[in-house]
Amino acid sequence: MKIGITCYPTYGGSGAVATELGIALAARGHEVHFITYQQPFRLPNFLPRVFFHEVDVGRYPLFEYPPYDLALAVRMHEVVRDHQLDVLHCHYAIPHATSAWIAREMLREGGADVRVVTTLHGTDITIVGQERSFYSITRFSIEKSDAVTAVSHYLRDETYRAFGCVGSDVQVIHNFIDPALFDRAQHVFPLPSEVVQNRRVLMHISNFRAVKRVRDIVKVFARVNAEIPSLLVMIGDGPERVEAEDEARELGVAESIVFLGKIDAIAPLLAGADLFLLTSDNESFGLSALEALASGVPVIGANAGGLPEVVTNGVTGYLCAVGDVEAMARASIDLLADPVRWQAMSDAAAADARLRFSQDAVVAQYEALYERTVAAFPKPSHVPA
Ligand code: GMT
Repeated sequence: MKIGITCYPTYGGSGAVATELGIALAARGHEVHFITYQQPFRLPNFLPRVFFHEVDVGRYPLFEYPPYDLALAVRMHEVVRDHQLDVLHCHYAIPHATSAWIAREMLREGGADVRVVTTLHGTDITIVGQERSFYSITRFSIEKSDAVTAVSHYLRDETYRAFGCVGSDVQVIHNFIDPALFDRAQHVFPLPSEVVQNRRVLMHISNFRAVKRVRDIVKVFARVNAEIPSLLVMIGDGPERVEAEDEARELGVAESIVFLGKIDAIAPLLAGADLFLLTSDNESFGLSALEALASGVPVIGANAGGLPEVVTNGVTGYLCAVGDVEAMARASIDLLADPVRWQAMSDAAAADARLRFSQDAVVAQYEALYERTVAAFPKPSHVPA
């Protein structure tokens, strides 16, 4: 099959999932075309059957807000037409699914067609999509997609609750991990021993948006560090990073925290972590938590959104009420103080991630969805280039 994939190419779980999916599909013999404004961050420079098509929005001075969604629609139209794609798979509803709808309308004008599959990832439904400026176009774009998936049951239910979309059959296809990559036995922790100093390592990875509650990460850490000498490794970057830095200074733990910024290769870092913290207000899935579990790192987090579908409370980690930093710290301290229980939880985390979220099984679900979607409509008849 020939599949176009559009995602946000910079840091973030949806871009990571989209890219890993494309790489896995190509490894299974499909031809994959990434269509976006920048080479996706997890995409190597060359892979057989993988192509990258850059979207250029130009620089016309009249455009205070360059219309990326239109430039994307044009590029999608060209790539489908020139490479005879069967499917356009959009990750994150806006503007990607909207651009795909425009591209499909343009193709139909020329007597061609393509199937549009949209995967909902999180804030496209829970935050941005519900803003007044975007609500109706988000609902329209979901309803006009030929198939829609959500990364958790929580997100599917939230889509129906917030948008209706009763005519759309939103299917749950969870995010996934490559079990060979997220295997702590395969990596050497890259942080030097002078930095770690035999302390326990707590870790957080995110885009440091408000929804992540990064001050809570620091508050939990400060309480743990007061009882068990620890190091907090913060990976990623975003607008709330300064909040975390302020909190660290206010609580007097700045010297025990390292901010590593945006890093592509996180598996070696996760391999050296003792606990992973994810305190978000809402997390539709929590890909970073899944990658931690797969690496044998128990997760301490907030019992919100889709995270309970990923972390089994009491088995692979502990989930507490949003904002309850005392409970999160207590759970962390108790677990770190009990090496037998930590090891059992680490083993359970790695095993459960492999059992429920392995790449092969999940990619096969997407393949089956593409096949059903293409079969449900007449085969596209493409216009020659
Ligand atoms: O919605 C966002 O905040 C960004 C988005 C992303 O691109 O990373 O994250 C969402 O998609 C991820 C991949 O499916 C999920 O693991 C994250 O839980 C989800 N973020 C939120 O729901 C806040």
